[in-house]
Amino acid sequence: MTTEPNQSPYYITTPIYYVNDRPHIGHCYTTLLADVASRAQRLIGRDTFFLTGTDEHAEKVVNSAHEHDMTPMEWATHNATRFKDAFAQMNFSNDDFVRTTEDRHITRASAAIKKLMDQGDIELGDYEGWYDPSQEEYLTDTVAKEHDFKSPVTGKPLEKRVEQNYFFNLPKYEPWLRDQIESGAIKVLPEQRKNEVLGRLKQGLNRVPVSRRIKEDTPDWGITMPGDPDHRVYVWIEALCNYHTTIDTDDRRKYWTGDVVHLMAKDILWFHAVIWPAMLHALGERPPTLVYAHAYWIAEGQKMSKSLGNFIEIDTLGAYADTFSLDAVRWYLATQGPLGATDSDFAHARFVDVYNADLANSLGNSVSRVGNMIDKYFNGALDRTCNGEFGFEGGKALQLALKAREDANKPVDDPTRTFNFNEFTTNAVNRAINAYDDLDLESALRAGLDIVKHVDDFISYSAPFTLAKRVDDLEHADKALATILYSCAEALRIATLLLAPAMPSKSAQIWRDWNCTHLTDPADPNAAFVAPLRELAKWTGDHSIKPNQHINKGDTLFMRANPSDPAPEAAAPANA
Ligand code: ME8
Repeated sequence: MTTEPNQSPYYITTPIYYVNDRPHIGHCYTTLLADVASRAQRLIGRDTFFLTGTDEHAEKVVNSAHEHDMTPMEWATHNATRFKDAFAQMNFSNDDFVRTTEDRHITRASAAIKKLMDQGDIELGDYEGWYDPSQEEYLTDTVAKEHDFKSPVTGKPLEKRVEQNYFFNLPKYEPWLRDQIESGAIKVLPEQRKNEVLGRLKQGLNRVPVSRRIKEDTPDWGITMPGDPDHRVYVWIEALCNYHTTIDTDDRRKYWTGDVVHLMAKDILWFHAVIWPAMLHALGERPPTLVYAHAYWIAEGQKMSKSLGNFIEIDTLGAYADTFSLDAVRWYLATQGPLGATDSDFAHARFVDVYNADLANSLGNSVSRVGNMIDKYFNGALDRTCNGEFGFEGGKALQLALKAREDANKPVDDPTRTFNFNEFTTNAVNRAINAYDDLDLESALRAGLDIVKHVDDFISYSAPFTLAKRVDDLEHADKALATILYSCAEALRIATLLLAPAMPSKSAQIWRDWNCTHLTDPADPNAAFVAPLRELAKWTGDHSIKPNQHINKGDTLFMRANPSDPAPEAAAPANA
């Protein structure tokens, strides 16, 4: 399938994270997925905007600030900085980082709430309900009862709260929501989550409280309800507005016209798939095009929790990056994480298995073998290209390679196999582009690794090291060898393009070693690409390996890991 890739703008968001605590693997994971998706869309050639940030007006921020002897603003700034630092450490390429305490957010979020009030979508009313203070949300009676009046997420007791509140008239939008989600106008993925949302919509909707009344004993923290100084906007309602408020500027508004993708874990899907689209619709804005809710990371088989103290912290990820490289950590998280509907385990043994299988023994080994052979047999530069089907004037490369094997008494089982690298790599590129549309990052990245495996398979089959021994006595053996090695190198070049969204630094390292012209600044792995993916990935195209292009052996990309070595450990974080 070679449909032209979608060229509309691409806008992807992560949840904005609470600043009551420091970042952990869960926050890094969602943001990594958004990073990989953004890097991929930029590579495909789309005008892309990637937003992340922090959600600061929650009551729990006030409480934990108090425990740390800081004002809410000081504590929020302290933790927002930790998130920013963590995301820089992970080499995330976000285009902006929004904090909900910034004026640009407060002004625009207030304007949105005011508009909803003016047009009667938000009204004052009485409310009595079960409030989950740890999650800052009201639960329905049914859900509260089902969980024995404890938080379904943290297990802490729910509070019965009676308040006069402002409410958003969500029930009014039920038929519209159902139609949007059923028809796929708002795509909710994975499919299982979509069915859950539709199931819950069928049970009927309640009005959504959008404010809390300030009490004498509560610190004043939050955005004032327009026209009512006694109320603060309920944190969730203003937080959701960030997706729109941050790009509500002349140069960014275009990002709301193409694909608008909200990414999060399953815990907060309802807010993103139901409440937020209804608010947008009420405001006369388009809803998001894709709402994707992944599952959870757990640690060594156990749910991560504060009481167990088993969160995989950013510092632990940092320790893994020091030992195995940052790109290896990014690869493990992106390909082994809970992207679908089931939770994933961060277990050291599994990390080492995946690292060795995918990176040390596959990508790293393949790049090093091909580089070494080109160095050894051709002084680091090939004098020819290959059309991807192994023909050259005067003979057939693969047939000569098989003859050399036969002569060396190492014949292959099936001498009729054909390899068409041009076709194989083109298919892999198309598969990756299609997979990125549905945020199927694992399949997209696998498409890159499949090329590497195909090269490995081809090397075992064509045995260039056997052919190399015959360059003096077998006619055209030198040409056949160059053709074979060219094909391996060119295929690996294309593979690294597909792997680059997850492993930008390692890919850039290979391109530097091999003198490939993919980036506007070869020294900077985060530089822009010189052309869109389809052009870069063309077999013997403008950006392909050229005759006499120097292929340096380069340093080892991924040292093989010893499974019996202990897991890397981080020092305990300061100022917990
Ligand atoms: O909910 N596995 O913020 P939050 C995978 N401020 N992802 C995880 C995870 C885990 N174990 N734990 C957390 C909020 N996450 C609100 C959002 S948006 C307008 C407001 C990730 O700090 C995942 O993305 O509790 C989850 O949805 C998010 O962190 C919750 O972050």
